[in-house]
Amino acid sequence: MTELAKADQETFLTDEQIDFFNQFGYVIVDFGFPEETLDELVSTLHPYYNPEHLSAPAFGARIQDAWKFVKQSHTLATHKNVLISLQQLFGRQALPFQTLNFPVGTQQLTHSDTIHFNSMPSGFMAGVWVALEDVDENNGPLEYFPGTHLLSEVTMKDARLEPGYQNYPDYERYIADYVAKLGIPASYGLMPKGHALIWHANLLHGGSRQNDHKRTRHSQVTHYFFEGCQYYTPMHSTDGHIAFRHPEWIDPDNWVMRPPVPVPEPVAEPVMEPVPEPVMDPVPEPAPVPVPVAEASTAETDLLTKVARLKNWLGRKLK
Ligand SMILES: O=C(O)CCC(=O)C(=O)O
Repeated sequence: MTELAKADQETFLTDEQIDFFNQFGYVIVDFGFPEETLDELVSTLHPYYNPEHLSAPAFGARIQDAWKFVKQSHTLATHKNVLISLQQLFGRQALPFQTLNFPVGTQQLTHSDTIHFNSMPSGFMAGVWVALEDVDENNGPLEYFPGTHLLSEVTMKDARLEPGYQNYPDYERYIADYVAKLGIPASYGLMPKGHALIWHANLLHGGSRQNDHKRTRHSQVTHYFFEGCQYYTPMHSTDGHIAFRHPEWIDPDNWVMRPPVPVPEPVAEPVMEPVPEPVMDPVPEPAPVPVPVAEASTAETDLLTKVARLKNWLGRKLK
């Protein structure tokens, strides 16, 4: 029997955890990931990170789709207990389709994933964020606003913006204002190594300030859709045109190593440069190029990754 078929028949989360998720839009879970899997993932990926992140922690250091070339990333994304839990929460088979790995706190501004990924019927999307090391208030924990998954989804039209990632900073400003008006206090994902936080697509969340710039905050987030839906990119969609997605699903039962796109020169060990002042937003322009692109092929995605790296590099040189 395949991992997906098994997930259909078993349970992992307790009723209390399911109720908590339904009420607050997230739940923190210990899926029992082996410690060596977490450590091997961190050490295998480390040479692929752009070393610039060591001196500018808020800079967009991240690796998309490490699952294609690092087995441990695939293991976390497709772990049986994760798939079972998502099936329990959403009542449909979970379909992993993307991983993102970060070496440090992202300080990402508040957003909900429904601006990047959505489904028809709506809301069949979730993120599972895994702490690959202990996360506390000083190395940039996740920040989220419990219960906001129950509010209406905010679209670009709601924010009176044209679709397109060039308007993403305006979307972030709109959401910051929206959150301030809601008056819901933020919660923080203070989590021990190995624990995971499942968030509902519509939960408002981001990365909080990284108080200690000498610290790493290794993490992996996997994005999941659910079976029996159509999938699209709201950021590129209008009422008259839906930017459908045809994701490459991450097959839990089959992993074939695929070489990564060209990467910066490997670096030996993290040598975290102290940053004199906390910098919340040190690279205003150009912003890191957002990942989701409707209908993008693997070749296009690879090209975009390279373009993003080039833009980021240029941004730093021009600073
Ligand atoms: O890892 C973080 O700091 C934030 C991640 C996040 O907001 C996201 O992946 O959507």
